[in-house]
Amino acid sequence: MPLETPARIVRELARRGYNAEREAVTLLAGAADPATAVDAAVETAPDDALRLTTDHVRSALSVANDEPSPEAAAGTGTPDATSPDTAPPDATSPDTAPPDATSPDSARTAPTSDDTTASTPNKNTDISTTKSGTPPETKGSPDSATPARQPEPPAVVGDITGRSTGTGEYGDFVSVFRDRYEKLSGQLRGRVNHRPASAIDDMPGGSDVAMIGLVNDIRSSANGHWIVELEDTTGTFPCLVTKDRDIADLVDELLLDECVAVEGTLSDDAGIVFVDALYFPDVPRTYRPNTADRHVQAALISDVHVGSQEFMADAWERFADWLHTEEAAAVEYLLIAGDMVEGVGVYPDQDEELDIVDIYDQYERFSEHLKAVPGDMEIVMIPGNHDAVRLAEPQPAFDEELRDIMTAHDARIVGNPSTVTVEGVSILMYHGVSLDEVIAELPEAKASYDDPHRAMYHLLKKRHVAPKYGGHMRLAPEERDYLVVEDVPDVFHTGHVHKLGYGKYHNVLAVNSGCWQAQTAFQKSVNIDPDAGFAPIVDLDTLDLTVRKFA
Ligand code: D5M
Ligand code: FE
Ligand code: ZN
Repeated sequence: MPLETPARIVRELARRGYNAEREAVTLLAGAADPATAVDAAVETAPDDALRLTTDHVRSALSVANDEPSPEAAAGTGTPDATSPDTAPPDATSPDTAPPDATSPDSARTAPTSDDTTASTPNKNTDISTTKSGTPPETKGSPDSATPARQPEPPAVVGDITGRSTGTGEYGDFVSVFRDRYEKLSGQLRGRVNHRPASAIDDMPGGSDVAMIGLVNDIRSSANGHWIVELEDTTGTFPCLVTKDRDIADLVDELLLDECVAVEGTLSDDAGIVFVDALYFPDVPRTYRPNTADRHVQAALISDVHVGSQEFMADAWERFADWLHTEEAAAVEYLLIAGDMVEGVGVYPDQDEELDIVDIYDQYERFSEHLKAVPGDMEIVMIPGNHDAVRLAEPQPAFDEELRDIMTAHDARIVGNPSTVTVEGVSILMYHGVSLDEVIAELPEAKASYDDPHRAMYHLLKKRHVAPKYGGHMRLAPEERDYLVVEDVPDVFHTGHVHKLGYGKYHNVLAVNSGCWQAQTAFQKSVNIDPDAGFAPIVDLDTLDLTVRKFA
């Protein structure tokens, strides 16, 4: 096979079991004879290497050119490659045309010299055998003029992994709802002068009153008004929202078990609160998101569904190829919000559409596809409802057995949901099963599959990624409610509904990232037309978003 393009080189390396750093691929593509260079590089790399580094390639090329390189000759694979001119002067390949972008003027800076050939050698030739959570240290050469551009290891909070204590008993449900109430009432407390339900019980009719509670029941009265029953740690109290008030428009967006505050007046018989104002925990309108202090981008994807007959391998390859191009040089992070594989036995009759029937084989194949992604990108992944972890949320990260299958990339493997901070920007990653609930319960104008980001806005407003217990979403009762959105994220990233949508809610960028699976028989039967083969790319320095299409 001729190996004149980075894309072909990446595939050939993946076939031989290697993931490769971007610059390593660029060097190979620019070699006089790329095929021989690939052979030499693979030869030079230590036997247990998973990732082909720039240093491996440099030493292979210098050996091929008969340049003195004692370290390479010794086969250690850690040469001190201080000479940038071992790199070919023009290593970018003109025939890797970028795929269509729906926004062709996507922001990216002109490549700086260290983007291509003259970059500081990355001396980190350690093989990535570290476990997720502790990515290998990257050390810049002390005598180098320019520091190597490297993504930072992401910081993660709110991850259940390793902290699950729930046994599914009654007491756990009490704990998790108590914690939800504590956290969300804390967010509302400054806005209303609330009283506990038990104290309201003792107040005289006509009193001004405020209460914070979880929505326990919503019913309409004989006259078409709404009775919203709120529950706090002391009891429940009914609250009446009359149909002619503006706030009546908010009742149709309430979900059971979410936390709200009301203000109003007690009825003459002191049996019900007439509601004047309704508050959600919400994101402040004035929220100022954090941004990166350099031009760097993250690709936000989800729902790869490897193992399904509908998995779009060609689109994925085009995406992975594009990541190796100059145009994608700033894309240093890849965030994957669940459903890596199609799984087994997720939905009725799913087996009829499986391409790979064994779940572990599905992850093996997924891992192969991940090898085509540049080895120097930081990858973060959370599980979804098709993945091989418990279905109930919060979902812990993949176990050791699955991690072992996916070691090639040393991805950061965390639970669903998790908040990941990269380059100072916090990104709340949540697979999105509750979006089905929000879309089913709220009126079409407020949440629909065509505008999944608007459904996400409601989760931000409720400051909870999956308010309603029961229904689609299964809740694992834990001591704490990991599904509360405690801190406002700068970016909210979900998937699951297989529709692309994005927008800003009180300055928070919400992105639902589409999928890599063509329409399934079920989706056809219910008229779901998935947005497949798109990669939303976020500028972490501006939070602007560009969507690239690979299908
Ligand atoms: O689900 C993708 C989307 O399609 C999500 O909105 C649920 C819906 N879906 C897909 N298959 C089914 C079946 N069989 N029943 C109900 N809803 C379904 P994902 O879980 O990511 O495949
Ligand atoms: Fe999915
Ligand atoms: Zn899903």
